[in-house]
Amino acid sequence: DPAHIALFPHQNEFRNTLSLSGMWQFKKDSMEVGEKEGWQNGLTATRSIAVPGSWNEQFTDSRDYLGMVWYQKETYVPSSWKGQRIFIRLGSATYAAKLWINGKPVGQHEGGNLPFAFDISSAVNWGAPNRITVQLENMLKPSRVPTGNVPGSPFTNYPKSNYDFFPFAGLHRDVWLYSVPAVTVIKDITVKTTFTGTTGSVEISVLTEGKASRGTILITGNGKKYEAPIRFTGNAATTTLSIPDVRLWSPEDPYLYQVDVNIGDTKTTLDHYTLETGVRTISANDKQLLLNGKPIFLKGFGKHEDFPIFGRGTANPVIVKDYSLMKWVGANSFRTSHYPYDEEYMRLADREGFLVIDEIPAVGLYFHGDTTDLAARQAMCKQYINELITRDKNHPSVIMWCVANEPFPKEVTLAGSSADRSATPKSIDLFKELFALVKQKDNTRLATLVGAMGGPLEWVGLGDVMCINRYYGWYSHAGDMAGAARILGLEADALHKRYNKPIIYTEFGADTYPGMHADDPEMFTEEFQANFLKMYLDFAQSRDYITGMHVWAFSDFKTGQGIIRFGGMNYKGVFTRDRKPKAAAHYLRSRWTK
Ligand code: BDP
Repeated sequence: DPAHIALFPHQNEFRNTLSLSGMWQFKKDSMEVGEKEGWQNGLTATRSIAVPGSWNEQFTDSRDYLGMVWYQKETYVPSSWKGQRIFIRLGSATYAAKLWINGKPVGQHEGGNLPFAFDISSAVNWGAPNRITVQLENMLKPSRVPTGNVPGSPFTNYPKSNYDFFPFAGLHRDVWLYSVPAVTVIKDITVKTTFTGTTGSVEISVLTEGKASRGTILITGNGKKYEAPIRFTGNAATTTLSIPDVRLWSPEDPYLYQVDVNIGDTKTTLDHYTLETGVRTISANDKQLLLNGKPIFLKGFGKHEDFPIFGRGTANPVIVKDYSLMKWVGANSFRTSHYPYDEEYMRLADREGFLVIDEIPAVGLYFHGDTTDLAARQAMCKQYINELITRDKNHPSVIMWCVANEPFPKEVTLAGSSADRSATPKSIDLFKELFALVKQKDNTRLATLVGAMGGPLEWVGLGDVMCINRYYGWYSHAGDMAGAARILGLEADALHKRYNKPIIYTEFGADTYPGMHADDPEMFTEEFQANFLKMYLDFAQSRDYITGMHVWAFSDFKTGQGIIRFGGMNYKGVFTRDRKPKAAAHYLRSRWTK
């Protein structure tokens, strides 16, 4: 039930948490015999592995291994949790996971980068250790999202992912045990904000399980308190609070109000949950993105969750450092390319005032070939949209949902040339379905799809804002910046004229080997990268319908092996993989902090 992931585990007077991050026991199962042999009843001959973390860079013998593995950890459940409902929550298990508690199956989940939780109340031992077992694999398949092992794919890298970033695998985020009240519990909270004049309006909807009849909403902030009672009809209640002289949320002043939800019966409070919200609106006209009704220009990056040895595993110091560096260069925005990021990333975006394009893991989608695979990918995209919006809907930082990055019709090559640039009617219908689902889940934000160079413009035109990735001067017009600038202008003017919607360049960049230099800028040198970014940013200034520029990429990142990825790396970062600035970072800082 995806509703279980709506509220992040929380420690307060009604709820408890216990982090299971740390060392786990690990064992490969390349023959896939584990389940038959009963490994869920206890692993033998294990080695230690860190959670969170990808397994690929922790060991010397497992970089390209994406097959079946097992994780195990033992823990007591605190006796003070007796009588409560107990859940296990995995922040991200890439890709397909199956769980047992004390040898009892408790659930399974497909899809990385998003959390899932299972009620394990009936499987827990009291006053004794509990064995937690996770079976996991990340096999690349055409039926999965992101896709891999696709027949006829333009990608030639190994492992055979349909995208360039390394398909890291493992328990990538924190694992939590948590407890909530056994009978009457807050299941979900949805906060929607707007304002008129100087008065803010915060609509709060609460969903419960059990028998709450009433409750209170308390908003605290800017030295004031606002309180409203709520009454439940069945398990739902909604109320709207007014905040006079509201302090709006924005990158300049990312002010957060605290929202306390209490529910109970006529006599007592039975559950309590606290979250933060920022009062703001987001919209678009034909040329611009509007935050709180005023035009805003996005300056920032496409990123990855990627760091040496951690792989795609959460590394909290890196999250803090990335925000610090993004502020240092004067950025105000980023895209969670090409999958949802750790929840700590999202909370910090709220606090630091970043505008986020929040993307599902739909990269490398295509529409030819096996129709059963196509249907499976579409179902997976819908699952991701459901899970992502359930997880992230209360973050003021999230301004836009992105349903795909660079889907391609069969003929598009990596250089952006295409024999057939048209989108099939079927593919348009499938994307329309995804957009409709996004709007049904959340009508307060914008929706987009990121189009590849050479890809069908009909797909891009479906978004509220048109997001495009362009590499003129790199994959085409290599080194020829004047030629690149010409085609960039011609193409953008035609695209805007055709759909009359604002454009964001969600990617543009050049591979740059740190320390490589040239007097007259030449590909792969630091001077070329700075010059390349300058051309694109100058161009953006010359068009009033361009409403954001995201450099590809924030930092260098690990890729699979292939001839266009020297040393198994994408070097388009303006920072190195370990976050040292290249000349381009200094250039952006000089331009964006003015
Ligand atoms: C685009 C992809 C991105 C790649 C980038 C590149 O969206 O994931 O890393 O180009 O080639 O195709 O550097």
